[in-house]
Amino acid sequence: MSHYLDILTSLPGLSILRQRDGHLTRELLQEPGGFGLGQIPARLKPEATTNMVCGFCSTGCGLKIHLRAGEAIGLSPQTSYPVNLGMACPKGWEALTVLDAPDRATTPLLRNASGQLEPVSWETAMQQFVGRMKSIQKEHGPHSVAFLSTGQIPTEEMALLGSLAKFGMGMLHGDGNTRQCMATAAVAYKQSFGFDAPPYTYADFEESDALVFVGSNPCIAHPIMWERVMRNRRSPEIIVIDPRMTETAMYASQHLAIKPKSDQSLLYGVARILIENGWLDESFIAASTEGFEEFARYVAAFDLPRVVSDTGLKPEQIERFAETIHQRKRASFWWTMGVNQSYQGTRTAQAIINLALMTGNIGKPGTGANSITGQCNAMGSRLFSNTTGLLGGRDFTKPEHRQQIADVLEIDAARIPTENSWAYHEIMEGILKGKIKGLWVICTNTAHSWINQNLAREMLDRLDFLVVQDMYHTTETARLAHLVLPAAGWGEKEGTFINSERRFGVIKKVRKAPGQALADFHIFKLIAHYWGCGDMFSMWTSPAAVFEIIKECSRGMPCDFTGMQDYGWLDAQGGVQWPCPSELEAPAQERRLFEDGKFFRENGKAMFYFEEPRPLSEPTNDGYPFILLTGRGTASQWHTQTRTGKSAVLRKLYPEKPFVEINPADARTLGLVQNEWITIESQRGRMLAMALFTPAVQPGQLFIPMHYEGTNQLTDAVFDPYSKQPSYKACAVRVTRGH
Ligand SMILES: Nc1nc2c(c(=O)[nH]1)N[C@H]1C(S)=C(S)[C@@H](COP(=O)(O)OP(=O)(O)OC[C@H]3O[C@@H](n4cnc5c(=O)[nH]c(N)nc54)[C@H](O)[C@@H]3O)O[C@H]1N2
Ligand SMILES: Nc1nc2c(c(=O)[nH]1)N[C@H]1C(S)=C(S)[C@@H](COP(=O)(O)OP(=O)(O)OC[C@H]3O[C@@H](n4cnc5c(=O)[nH]c(N)nc54)[C@H](O)[C@@H]3O)O[C@H]1N2
Ligand code: SF4
Ligand SMILES: [Mo]
Repeated sequence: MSHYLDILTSLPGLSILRQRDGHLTRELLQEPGGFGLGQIPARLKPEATTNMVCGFCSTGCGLKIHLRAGEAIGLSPQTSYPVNLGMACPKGWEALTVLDAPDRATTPLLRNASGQLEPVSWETAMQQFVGRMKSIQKEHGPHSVAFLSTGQIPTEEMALLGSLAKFGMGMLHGDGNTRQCMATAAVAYKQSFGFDAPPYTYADFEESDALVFVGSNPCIAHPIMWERVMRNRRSPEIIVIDPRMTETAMYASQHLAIKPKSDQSLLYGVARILIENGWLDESFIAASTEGFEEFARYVAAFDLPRVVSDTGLKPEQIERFAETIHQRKRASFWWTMGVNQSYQGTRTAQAIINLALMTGNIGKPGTGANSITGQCNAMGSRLFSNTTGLLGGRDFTKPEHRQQIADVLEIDAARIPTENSWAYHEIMEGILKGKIKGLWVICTNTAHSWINQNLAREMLDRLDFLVVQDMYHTTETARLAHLVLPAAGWGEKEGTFINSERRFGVIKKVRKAPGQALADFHIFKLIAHYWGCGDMFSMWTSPAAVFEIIKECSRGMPCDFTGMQDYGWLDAQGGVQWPCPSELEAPAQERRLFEDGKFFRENGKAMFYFEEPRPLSEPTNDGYPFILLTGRGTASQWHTQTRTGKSAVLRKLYPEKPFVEINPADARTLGLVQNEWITIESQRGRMLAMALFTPAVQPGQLFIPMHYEGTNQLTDAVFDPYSKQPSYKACAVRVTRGH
């Protein structure tokens, strides 16, 4: 095995080995637990190692960082970490490479009189930031500046940003990319359970008898969670509900290729079958839930003919799905963006929750109504970004909540806004209406990832002052900025992330940030100082100090983690899940919520929510005959590709050119040639992509990954009324040959 240098991924069937000459080969790894490190040259041999969690997806894998002279020189998956058990996907393996990219932002950049971004000192950058934001506030009122935050910085940085912006700088409006992603799950849980609380632990992947994945493609988006499913020894039934034959659906025992956005009807139809057959957990329903009678009466209307016509499925597929839930002892329900990113996402997520509640599949091993998170710290942002909710999962509109936070932070409660912020789309529309004039964008790439880019660009163009704080100066959004603040990335700073199963994991500084780039934490501290509110943050001396503050902010809340010690302790435990109140002596490594059948609503019961499904937001017509689906393309591409696009290894693992998946029958009708450039157009915009024929998409549907800038030229800005999450996954388009 001495011919290779490193193993870049340890997924079965996708072991990619880097040879000494730099070439990549795909081989199956035979060596037990061997990563070939014995064969690597001395200059790459580590002198020491340290552990930290990955900074891409919410799986939160543990990585062992190989150090030489205190600097990271390589990494391998951590074999002892309870999340990934020695596995990592290609992004994790390449996490260090992307830090070295030539387009890292290394100095603040300010747009000069001739319209160019030019390097300036931090001093000038801070004076500009404070001077221009304050003068906008003076002219247009304190709420005319807003911020957009993220699910990809440590919890400590999020808490500092949200507190600085709202309590220090007087902003009312601040939201984040978690709106594009998790808002639906958060609202669904909050209403149904009384708190935003994904109940599961990853052991449930292995302990379930029937796993139902709704609008979720873990083979691509959460490969190591999928590895956990593959370790399941109970011969589980795997049911995948997705219009596409995804990589995950290919492994399923039942693939329900429903019409886009017909999930709600399907899930109500299944609820009806369960009720009519008495396949219920009546004692759980009586003891732990509310609203079942009304729900049962409502779903009676979802008879087979209706559900067949809504979903396009065969009656026996629907019946078998219901039977499986009944027959298997432990059914678990998992959902991701196929549900959340919808104009009726909240009620669809709750239709999933209802199935788990009525069959008592919650609070026990291998069960649950389980939303899978997206970004490495989306869970952190749901609790501590101070955007939709006040720190610790609290409510801005409740005086007692404001007082609790004021006491912990030792600030005047009057500094805390008494109203909720506008949601992301309301902030964007606020720009069009002339109400938002200054925008501060931190760790998200709005000018690529936001829905309906034609309109989004017009909005961003109207700003008097756009500040972008990013690792790279070349992102679509940074290129539009008046001021770019260079940020350190994962591996160059410290803090904690909270993964999908509520587990806190630690990240560490194992590299120096390039040039004058600073950790977001230090940028926020600098801004506080120049703004003149530095005193308010005198306790916030370091991420470790902020960890103590946010612990206090969690006291008495369902997420209480006052019993957690410091970063070293978290490390030694292999990460720890919330809740972890101070009374808890030794937290077990895998814990799930609701084991006692008590929920977080006032009466302790979970609530059945339901509503009449709505028609497709943009139905097809003769002019736009295809439904466009969007989502993740490969395990090696991350979002807008600012990071993963910088690794030569990752670039080899996905098609070079943007592509659109089209069913061969449609391709034939249109007379297309495989791999030719075609134009995809919606009412809002157009993009070019290579035609890729595949039966994985149904006739009449197309799929384009979100990783290409063009994709959101096409999407339609419609939103779920409760979560205000954009409906990225279905809009009407047409296809033409050529450019
Ligand atoms: N490699 C990689 N991994 C990632 C990410 C990445 O960019 N790259 N991003 C991370 C983030 S932030 C997130 S949020 C997650 C997303 O993880 P996923 O949600 O699993 O990924 P998506 O591909 O966005 O969407 C999942 C599926 O929803 C299906 N779908 C579309 N419309 C419908 C519908 O109406 N009903 C149903 N049932 N299904 C539908 C799509 O066909 C798609 O296969 O991935 C995380 N992991
Ligand atoms: N059509 C379509 N659009 C979608 C989706 C879809 O399925 N379809 N999915 C949506 C979803 S679920 C999501 S989560 C969003 C993601 O959308 P974005 O958040 O816009 O995507 P990223 O590329 O992850 O952007 C993160 C930015 O932060 C920078 N960055 C990374 N680390 C740091 C750091 O530590 N500090 C700072 N300051 N910057 C850093 C990166 O360089 C990058 O520019 O996209 C959404 N858009
Ligand atoms: S699965 Fe997610 S957390 Fe694990 S290595 Fe891959 S990107 Fe990182
Ligand atoms: Mo996401």
